[in-house]
Amino acid sequence: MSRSPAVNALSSEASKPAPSTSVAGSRLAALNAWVAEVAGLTTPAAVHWCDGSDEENAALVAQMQADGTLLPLNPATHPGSWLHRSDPDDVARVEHLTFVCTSREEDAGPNNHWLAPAEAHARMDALFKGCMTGRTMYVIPYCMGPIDSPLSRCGVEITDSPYVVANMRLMTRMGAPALARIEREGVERADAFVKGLHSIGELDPARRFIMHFPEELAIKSYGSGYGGNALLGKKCHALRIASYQARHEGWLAEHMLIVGIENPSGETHYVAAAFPSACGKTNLAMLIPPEGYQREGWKVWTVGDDICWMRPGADGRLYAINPEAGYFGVAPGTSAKSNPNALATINANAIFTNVGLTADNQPWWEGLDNGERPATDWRGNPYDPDKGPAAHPNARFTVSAKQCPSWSPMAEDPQGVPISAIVFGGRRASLVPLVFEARDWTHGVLVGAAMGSETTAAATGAVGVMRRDPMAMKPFCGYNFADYFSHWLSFDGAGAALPKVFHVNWFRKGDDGRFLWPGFGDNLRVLEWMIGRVKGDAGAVETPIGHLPTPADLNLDGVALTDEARGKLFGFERSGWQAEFASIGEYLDGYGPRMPQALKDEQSRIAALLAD
Ligand code: O2Y
Ligand code: MN
Repeated sequence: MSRSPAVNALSSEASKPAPSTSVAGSRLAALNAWVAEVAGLTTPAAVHWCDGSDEENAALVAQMQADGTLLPLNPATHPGSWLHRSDPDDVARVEHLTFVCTSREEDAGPNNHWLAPAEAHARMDALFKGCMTGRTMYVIPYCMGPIDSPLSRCGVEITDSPYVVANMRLMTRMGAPALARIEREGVERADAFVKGLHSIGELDPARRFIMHFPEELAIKSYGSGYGGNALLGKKCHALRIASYQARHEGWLAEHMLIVGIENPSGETHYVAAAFPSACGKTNLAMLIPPEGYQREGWKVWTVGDDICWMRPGADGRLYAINPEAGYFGVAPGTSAKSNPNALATINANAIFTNVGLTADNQPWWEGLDNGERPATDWRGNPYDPDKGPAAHPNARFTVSAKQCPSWSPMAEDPQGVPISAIVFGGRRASLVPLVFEARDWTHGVLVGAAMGSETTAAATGAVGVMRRDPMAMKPFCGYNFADYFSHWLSFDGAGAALPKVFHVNWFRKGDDGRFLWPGFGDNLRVLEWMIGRVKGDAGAVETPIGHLPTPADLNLDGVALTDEARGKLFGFERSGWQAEFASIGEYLDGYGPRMPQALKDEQSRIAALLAD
């Protein structure tokens, strides 16, 4: 180390007193050694160990308000809430700059960008060298999942961004309790925490990389302060690193929401669902039952909206936790109609990133539909509709999950919730019916492996192009997809009592280009059918692609569907599926010889049925 930075010097920068409960260093030698090594490389002026306290947060927020990183929102309408404007060139995840650095390239697989670990470290360390000079380095101990859960895993993120600290405090269990767990576990195991190193650097897209080292349980991210690039607990740890860890330890780290459906008898079934971005995951996780269902006593409980860690319990069922403690949700399109629970969740104590502002400092975005008008756009310029939207299409809110009216207290259960059904889905204008059930686990894995979605303008710039995104994990699986499918198949062993697997498509269109299914709260009708299938009391017809309900098998009271809608939502189109299965076969072959034979056999079995 070239020099010793001041430890816990937050008070010298902030307008509020230093937090009294800060921890200066750890009792775990391995953690202290890594922090010292990073400080030696990045040469910060000060090191602050985060304890997660309210005092610490207040000091950081005051500091960020003073330097313009955070702007206060209207305290009457949005108490305790802030606006952050990111660099205009730093507004989204950057898949092309995201790498998985395993010793052997084939272990990262064709689904990842790869660099040899030594080269990746060398490149990143060159960027990190001296990058925190004059700045404070924050050490953030965090726990993904309930602090006392055996399913949870810890990490430590080192960053030079106080915005990241404030977001990690909402998105994870961060601070003193996490450090205590890391210290306790660190005495016994070398893998007690994932090491995440982050710097905003110069925010230069040409000097921006997000590198993962699954074999070392390490992450290095440089040059972005935005979302999943910078909040390393989320996509980097809880999906890319955790999926690798899960494979070796016999569990699953998935890009899934977790929702509890309580029927009028008070029985709750938990459903985990994977959808690619822009398919309404947060809306489904926070669904409001249709009026008739509400009258009957149906309730919906939100356990998680994005990530799900599952492992087999003693009874053979899969038990799931949401590793996150907050939501990093897309603001545009969120309204009292599309997601009233989300809107209620973000009324207070939220950080908004890249939204517009009304004249009286309320956050504003396209699709909010609350009667207000924007005065300022996400860049901070006077709003001019000719110059683009007021909010960036990827504008976000960060907020504690507990503020959601449908938040499930079971989200804190250390044992997790038992999963009755796994749902895969995508945005498919044609061919794919509203819902079907996989014949068995192997078929379910194929359904997940083959799933795809049509792109929306917000996501890619190209509209309506079908992209396969297995289990919605394409950007997030930390190892070779072929091995990932083998891992999924391996759960079907003796004593397993696995969930049923379904596929849904809320986005089927009619000949006039309009959606045929009302979606939103009415999706509960489909979830009710799934639970009926799990319990063995809902009907279906068998087809080569799986079990499909007839319209009579769903409760469609109060839903007006045309004949065309009934035909397309509940129909099976043999010739279209023949072409689809040929394409699925080609897709699986693209992963080469590591692709499990059982999955190829399943594809062939269904292709043969379709040919009959
Ligand atoms: O992580 C980001 O920076 C934005 S993308 C995102 C954010 C929250 C949840 N899911 C996603 C996603 O792309 O799946
Ligand atoms: Mn996501």
